[in-house]
Amino acid sequence: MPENTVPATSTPAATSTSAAPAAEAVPHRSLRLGVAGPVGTGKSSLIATICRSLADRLRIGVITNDIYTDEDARFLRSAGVLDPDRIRAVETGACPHTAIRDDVTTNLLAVEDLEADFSPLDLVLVESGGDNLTATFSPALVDAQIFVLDVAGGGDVARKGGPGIGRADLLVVNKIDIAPYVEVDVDRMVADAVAARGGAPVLALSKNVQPTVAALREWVLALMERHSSGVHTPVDPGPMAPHFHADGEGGGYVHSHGEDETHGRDGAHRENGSHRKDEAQGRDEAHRREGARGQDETPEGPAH
Ligand SMILES: Nc1nc2c(ncn2[C@@H]2O[C@H](COP(=O)(O)OP(=O)(O)OP(=O)(O)O)[C@@H](O)[C@H]2O)c(=O)[nH]1
Ligand SMILES: [Mg+2]
Repeated sequence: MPENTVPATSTPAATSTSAAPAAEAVPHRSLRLGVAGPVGTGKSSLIATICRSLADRLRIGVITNDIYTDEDARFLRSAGVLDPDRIRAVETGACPHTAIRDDVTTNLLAVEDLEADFSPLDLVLVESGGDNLTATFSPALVDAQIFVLDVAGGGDVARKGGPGIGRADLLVVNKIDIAPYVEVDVDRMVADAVAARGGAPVLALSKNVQPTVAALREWVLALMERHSSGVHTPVDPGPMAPHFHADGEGGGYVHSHGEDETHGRDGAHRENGSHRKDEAQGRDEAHRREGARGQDETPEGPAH
């Protein structure tokens, strides 16, 4: 993965026409930071918070991913935290895992276009479509990733595990300001999260609690520093957990992603060579027999 060789806090490049054409031809490589997590945990709000708190230090761009809309991009533009042109939407048209994990082409092109149009950018934030607990970014798309839980999802969510909770670069326990109203013990939830992550960083956050916003800002700046000095190594949290796909007949199957298979934009899996669908087929049949439906299934089809 190319390294960002320009200090995160460097001043913008001169716009003089005397600048060397060869240097201008290659857009500056930003730090690419993914933000994933279940639906509604505050991913867009966290991105708005980063933009707001680091606008004085970093040149930032944002890519959002929604299944059918550009809702998140419109929310961020209306928040007024960034030049609206620096916020672009990718409509995944299918399971949101696809565009951030299996076939990252559309997102990669969106990031590179943004970098080319606003060069130099220091940081590009990529928001995943809302998910259950399974989605992780491919390290081919992002250099680091934040996984966002919130207290409203329940104090025990961190104990449920998954690749994002276990191995994202940072786990955020969000909306701590409302913890008393949903009867969650934040200290306990954070301790559970730290245990689930083997001591890796966990940040209790609320956009309304300034010291926690300052801590998020410091974490991003420290990451930028590690990235620009070449000591940050992108880590793959690992493949997503098995998840459920509905079919048009009211059934479906539980499915695991192998190394060699992807989802198509229509939600269908494209599988090459040996794969794990056969293994899943047994569970599929069990699902059909029991009439079981995934907890995240919608009438239109699977919503991960
Ligand atoms: N009280 C409180 N509410 C928050 C906080 N962060 C986000 N919210 C609210 O949570 C709701 C969802 O926030 P979003 O940022 O849209 O969540 P999201 O994860 O981007 O949602 P999807 O993209 O739909 O998955 C909104 O009503 C936010 O105002 C927080 O720190 N405290
Ligand atoms: Mg969002």
